[in-house]
Amino acid sequence: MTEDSTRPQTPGSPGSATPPVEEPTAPTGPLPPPADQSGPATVSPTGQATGTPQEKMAQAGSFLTTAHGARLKDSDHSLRAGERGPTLLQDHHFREKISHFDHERIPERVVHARGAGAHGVFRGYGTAARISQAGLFAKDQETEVFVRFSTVLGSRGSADLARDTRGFATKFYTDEGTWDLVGNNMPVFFIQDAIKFPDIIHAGKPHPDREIPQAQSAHDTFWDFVSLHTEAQHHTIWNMSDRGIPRSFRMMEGFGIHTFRLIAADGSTVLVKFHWKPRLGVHSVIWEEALATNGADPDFHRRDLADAIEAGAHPEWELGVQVFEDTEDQMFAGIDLLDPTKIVPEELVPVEPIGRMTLNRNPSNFFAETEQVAFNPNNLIPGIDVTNDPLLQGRLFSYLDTQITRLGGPNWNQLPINRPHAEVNDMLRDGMHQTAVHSGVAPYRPNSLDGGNPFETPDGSRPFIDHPAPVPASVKERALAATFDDHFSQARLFYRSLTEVEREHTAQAYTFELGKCFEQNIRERQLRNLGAIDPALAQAVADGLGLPVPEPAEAPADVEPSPALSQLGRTWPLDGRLVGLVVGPDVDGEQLAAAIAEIAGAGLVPLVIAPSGGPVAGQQSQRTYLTAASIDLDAILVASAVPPAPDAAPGLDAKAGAPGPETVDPRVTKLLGEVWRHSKAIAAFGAGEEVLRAGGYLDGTGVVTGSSGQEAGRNLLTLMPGHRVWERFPTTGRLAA
Ligand code: HDE
Repeated sequence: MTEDSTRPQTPGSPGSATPPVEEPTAPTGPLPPPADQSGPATVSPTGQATGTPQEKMAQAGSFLTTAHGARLKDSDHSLRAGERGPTLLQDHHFREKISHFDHERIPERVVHARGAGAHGVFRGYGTAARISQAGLFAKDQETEVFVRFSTVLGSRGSADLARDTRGFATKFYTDEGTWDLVGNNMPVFFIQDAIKFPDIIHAGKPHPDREIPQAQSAHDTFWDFVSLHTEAQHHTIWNMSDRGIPRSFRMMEGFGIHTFRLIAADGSTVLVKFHWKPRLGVHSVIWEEALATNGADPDFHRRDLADAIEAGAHPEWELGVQVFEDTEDQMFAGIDLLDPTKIVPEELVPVEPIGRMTLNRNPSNFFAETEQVAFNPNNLIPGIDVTNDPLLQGRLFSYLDTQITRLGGPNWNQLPINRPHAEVNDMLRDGMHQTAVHSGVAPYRPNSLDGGNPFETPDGSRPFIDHPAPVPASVKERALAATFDDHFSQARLFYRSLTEVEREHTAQAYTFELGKCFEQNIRERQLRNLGAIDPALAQAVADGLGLPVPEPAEAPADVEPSPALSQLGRTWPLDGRLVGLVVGPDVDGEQLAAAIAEIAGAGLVPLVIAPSGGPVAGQQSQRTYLTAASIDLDAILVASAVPPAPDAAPGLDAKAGAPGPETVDPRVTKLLGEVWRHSKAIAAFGAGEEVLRAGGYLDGTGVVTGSSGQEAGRNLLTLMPGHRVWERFPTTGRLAA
């Protein structure tokens, strides 16, 4: 079996034992042939053989038919006036096939076009019962969900590891109606008023003249807007931090951003902010990995999510709320709760867990599910309501409106993925793509002809009621409250809460992005803004750009850091992490098997990296020295000597001419160099230690050995819960204080 670059393969996979797949042939026996449409054996990331279940196949019967069901004899030749003549207009099958194909694409989302989705369940803890009557929060109540993760700026086919915000949209199919929590992986937004949304998106999208750059914020129009529009500075610093390049969708937090209102059974209300906390922790790649991954594996996040679910490593998040009193001014500790550019630090108001979501099933058809899913913040259920956040108010218009173009008419709620699981009894009728066959003659009310049906819901039967929140006495005007005026203090709060390594990464990101801007005045304006966030940050970026530091836009505020905003300093479960085992021709099969068992037993995915594909010492090779890359691994274990092979040079341009230990295959030398630079854990046993010694890694930070394969594996696992060997990152000390 050749290496399949579309999925990681693991020991125990059928490999060469897989029987050859029969070539399709025309049926020779009596017709019809058996309707067995199970696909060829495929292999999951954990090595499980998986046939393609019948229901996953596109076609349900034995014979090809037209769209109206007539059986077809020939779908390979068009109907022509003789075998060398022109094609006839009469050819219905040809026209139907080509015409349907011509209309296969729908407009991509204007933002969040690139995404991946998964099905799952949400289970309430019962802890929210005192603050919301919504049934899905009740103890042990299970609700089906569909989640779509996305980048914001790129087109449908763009790369996953763009520096960008990630969408985190969840559809809860509750029996009281569908609730959509359409959030992001960052808790704040660029703008405070929805009317600015076209401005920020026009600025972030590719330049309108040349339509470049794709899926990037590193260009003049983006920085022009955010430097002029200073309320964007808080969200922008989140994007410039490691949060802008997540390691996996499974390792991102999610935020509802806006403040929502929850209504309890007794009618009392509280204000809340929603948080999704991933069980695996919040982790990121580093910029060099992101750049390499976008070239080598642009589907990295999409693949990671699907592979993990297929392997049974079901991603989980806890849903939590920060709860605030529903006061008249809707302020907390000087923070306007209606301002979507502000957070409330978790140290001031802890996040209270109210339920758990598990994603356990991949979509079976990307278009039907992930592409056609339509989220809508208007989808609310009894017990959950909106507030006057001026960004949220505008979203209540936009999402319904956008689907009419994207999904071709007003009936997009009838698409299978969008259909509520609650009973629907509306009086909406007709329109493009109407698939319901409504009965009755009186889709209006009041009526007497359909017996008065449907009736309005009385109070005791759980209607959705727009909470009768008081409207502040005011005048009609285009304005925001003065409490929205502070644009810098929370950007500073975020920056001051980061560790030194995270600050260095953030400074490097600003330097990279502004280095891609051509307009000098944009760079200088942004440096002034950085000065208002932190003088040392402004200095570091100015040094990188070779510019003097201008006067700050305003004096930096006094802030109390919020340690919860840093990604470092905690440890996390290792489910689904990838460990590369580098083996040479002399590898001891027993020791290798023991190392693999140790790693797999802890819920990680071991990947054997050998000089070539095929079986090696009783294991299947999943990567070769040529195809293995640090971006594909979370840690590495060198299991034997890896002397240079005769074919070491081809394809190794990066290594050509570079110095390295002559005793080690140069491709492995290159791999180890990347793994070291990316600060990933390294281990070795037996002759593998010599490989590390030759490269000068053996005594390095975050490098361990073991007297056996099992011990080396076990020692390696102790280095991984912190995600990376953070001490290995070079820091300058200039951003430490
Ligand atoms: Fe969106 N946003 N948005 N947005 N948004 C869309 O709706 C919009 C905002 C978010 O996976 C669109 O169906 C406006 C904040 C996600 O299908 C569109 C404003 C947050 C997704 C739209 C915002 C989001 C979207 C495009 C300013 C985080 C992807 C396609 C008022 C809380 C959902 C679509 C998916 C998608 C409008 C701001 C999250 C055009 C006008 C704030 C996760 O309707």
